[in-house]
Amino acid sequence: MRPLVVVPTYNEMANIEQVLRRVRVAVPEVEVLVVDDGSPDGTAEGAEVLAAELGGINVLRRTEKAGLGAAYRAGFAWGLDRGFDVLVEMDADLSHDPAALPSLLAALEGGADLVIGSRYVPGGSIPSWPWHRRALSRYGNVYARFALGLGVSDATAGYRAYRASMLEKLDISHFRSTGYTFQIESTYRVLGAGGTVVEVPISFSDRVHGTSKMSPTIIFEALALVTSWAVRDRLLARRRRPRP
Ligand SMILES: Nc1nc2c(ncn2[C@@H]2O[C@H](COP(=O)(O)OP(=O)(O)OP(=O)(O)O)[C@@H](O)[C@H]2O)c(=O)[nH]1
Ligand SMILES: [Mg+2]
Repeated sequence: MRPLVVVPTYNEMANIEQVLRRVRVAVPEVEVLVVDDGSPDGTAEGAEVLAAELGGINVLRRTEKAGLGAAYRAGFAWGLDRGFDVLVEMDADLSHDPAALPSLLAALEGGADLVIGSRYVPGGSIPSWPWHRRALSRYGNVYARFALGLGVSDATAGYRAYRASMLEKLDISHFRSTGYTFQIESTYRVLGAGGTVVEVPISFSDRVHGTSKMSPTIIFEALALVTSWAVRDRLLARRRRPRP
């Protein structure tokens, strides 16, 4: 299989070198696409310098910060156009250990349509998160699972691998989410299309350098979209169904 690792960046100059070097070590032949939204700290330029040294690294420069979901849509479209058959999501802040890449890819080769690097299956962990980040992630997952009937433990995780044919089938250009809700939306759509989702345990490290882009707007988008899908697909659909 020919995988592409898509790494979205906004002001990740302090991390980009380490993440790209560690990806190269973990899977030496893998191709990488950095999707940068005009980072003022020069992340795109930094990535281009490393691309010249390491090879197999591409940089997609976008002009303004348009959200994680939009960055992934652009990155996946780039990869699908070029015939990659696996598309991987990985954060640039080293929360996602590149050393776990082979286990994600192996699970996809085993037949899954979506592999989630999960913090909430046996063996998964988040050793150093403060309680409020832990609670936000936990309750976000519980709500998404309850509202949408998702049978996965970590629907908000951002370390994943998708089978390209599944992404093509889903037509992600029509996805609604601009921010991190992209993770929940794609999980929901893969399951809705009858795809197989497999979770492999990962250890999620807290970012050491740079700043988080998590914001109240992002949390609000997740709540609003998940609730609207639940009402449309579960509550209203049930009412429309004819009584026996
Ligand atoms: N291209 C692009 N990348 C983004 C955008 N927002 C976030 N990112 C990247 O998406 C990844 C995840 O963002 P983080 O800020 O680490 O969010 P998080 O991991 O949910 O939160 P923390 O635990 O606080 O780090 C990082 O690589 C960011 O640089 C965006 O609008 N555009
Ligand atoms: Mg992060």
